[in-house]
Amino acid sequence: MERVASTGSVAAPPVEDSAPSAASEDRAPKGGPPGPCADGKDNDADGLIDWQYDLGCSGPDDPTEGGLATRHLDEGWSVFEPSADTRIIYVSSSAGKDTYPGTSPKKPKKTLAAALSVAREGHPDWVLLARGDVWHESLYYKEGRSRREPFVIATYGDSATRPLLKTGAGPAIERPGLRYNNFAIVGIAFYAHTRDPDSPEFQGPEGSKGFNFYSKPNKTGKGVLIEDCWFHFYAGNSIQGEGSNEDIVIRRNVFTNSYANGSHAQGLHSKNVSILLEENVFDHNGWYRRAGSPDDKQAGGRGTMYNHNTYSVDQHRTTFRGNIFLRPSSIGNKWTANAGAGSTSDIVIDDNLYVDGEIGISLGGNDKVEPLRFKNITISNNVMLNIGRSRPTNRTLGWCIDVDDWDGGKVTGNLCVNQPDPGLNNVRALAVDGVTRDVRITGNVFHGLHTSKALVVFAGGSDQNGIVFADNRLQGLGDRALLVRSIEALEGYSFQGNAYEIAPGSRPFELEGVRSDFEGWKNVSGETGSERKLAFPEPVRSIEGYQRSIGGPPTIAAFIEGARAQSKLHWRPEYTAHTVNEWIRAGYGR
Ligand SMILES: [Ca+2]
Ligand SMILES: [Ca+2]
Ligand SMILES: [Ca+2]
Repeated sequence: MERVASTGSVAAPPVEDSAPSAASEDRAPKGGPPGPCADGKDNDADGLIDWQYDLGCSGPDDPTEGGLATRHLDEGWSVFEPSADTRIIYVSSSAGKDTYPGTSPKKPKKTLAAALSVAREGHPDWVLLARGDVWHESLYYKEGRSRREPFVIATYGDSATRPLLKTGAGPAIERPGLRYNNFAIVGIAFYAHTRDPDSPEFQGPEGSKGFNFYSKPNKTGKGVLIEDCWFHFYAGNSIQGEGSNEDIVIRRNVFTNSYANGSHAQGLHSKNVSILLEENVFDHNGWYRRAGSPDDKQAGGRGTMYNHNTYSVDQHRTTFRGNIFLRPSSIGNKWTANAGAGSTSDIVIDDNLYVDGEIGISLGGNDKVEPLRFKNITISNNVMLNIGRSRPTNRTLGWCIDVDDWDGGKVTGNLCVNQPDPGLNNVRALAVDGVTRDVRITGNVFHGLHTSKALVVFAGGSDQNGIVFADNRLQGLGDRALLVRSIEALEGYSFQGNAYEIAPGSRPFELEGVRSDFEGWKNVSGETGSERKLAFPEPVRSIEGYQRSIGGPPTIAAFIEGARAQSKLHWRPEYTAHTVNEWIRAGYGR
């Protein structure tokens, strides 16, 4: 790791600010002496002191100021250490002047443009924005030296409020160029304020994507980190390229209220990229108002089936973990693979939380010409609740997981539960379709879903082989709904150890158009499981109940408000997907 003495003028450390500020004392850990990130000392001798200035501190309670290399995770946040030649530029809209050198927090630059003009391309320079300040500028970035010596745009100061960039119709982040490498943007709030119909500053829906990273053929996008930022009211965000796009990390950001006027907008669109998407919050992306509502005059952005919280095309080696996906226009995570067999591959979608929208996870959208388009896919330990609730497109569907044209994978340990609205008739937990082989569907719970269709739909027939459906728990509500429907014969399937809770006297299985009770199902499917009442510790667990368990207002709206307020300096573990999911899972004995 880089451990550099703070000598010389290049790093311009704020040593003169060595007295602890009132804010650092206020934010000291309760009940003991202040820890290293709030003790007024430069514990790691890098010339930067405490959480206000040292990017080794994630906050005043962080127990370490240094000791980890750049890009390592500490308390879940990326740390940065200056290199020997790092130049640090401070910028404050409230206290700065562009005639200042910017190399000390006492004499910061005023505008982002001036600050960035003195940071150097190809160097591990840092531009630090004063927290609590507001700019009306888009942000440029430069490229750093390497993944471990990136160009860094981050924050400093006594305020715990992210610096706010009100970019109007302009982008959040821009850079003319055909590649994007080795930079980190951390802790900035970006707001397309003139696109927000609920703001007095609203002008109209004209606008830009928040970011649109792009690599040309033979160019690269790599070593990129976007962390703890907030992207609000943009016309989507995008990462793509015909070149090589690897090592893109999107962690602990908040993406809200993307919408477009007459075109498409996603919370995050990506194509031909390898991404780690971790512990972000996506809420209400792809739409501003529900389709068919009477007043669409002020702005566009009606809900549409083409807009989603994330939209991933021809993706590879990508992991979505621990994210919260709320209220998309249509799908929480839409995936397509448009370049033939295996054109999306090695995907892990693990331990995310999905609430509302029309569909949770769909791997199988678009082109049906090519078989086996999705290779080596894992969907595990996700929790889906209230899918379909807001009816953004004015349809009445709520689907959890779609498996279509897969070549190997598993769907395991997921919960699709608690769809209490009897007005949604087209509800299902799982569909397996297309030319699909070698998929294990195990240990999932499908429970408490009002539907008049089937909880699980198999296309069946000769296109599907090596499908194992085992140890799942299914419950039907009412006697109209089917638990399992297979359109064609189930030759390529095996059924083991599932448990079905069945309304008395109903025939909730259908194979090739013929309905049956459990005895009939066992005969045609070879099922080794059982029909029984499902015994769960607490079989109805909801977001409302979760809110109650943490002492908050028992509403989905209050949960959404809490999730959207997440930031590094206001981090609440109770609004992480993993914590919520553990509580929901416990109700179902998982
Ligand atoms: Ca310290
Ligand atoms: Ca230090
Ligand atoms: Ca630390």
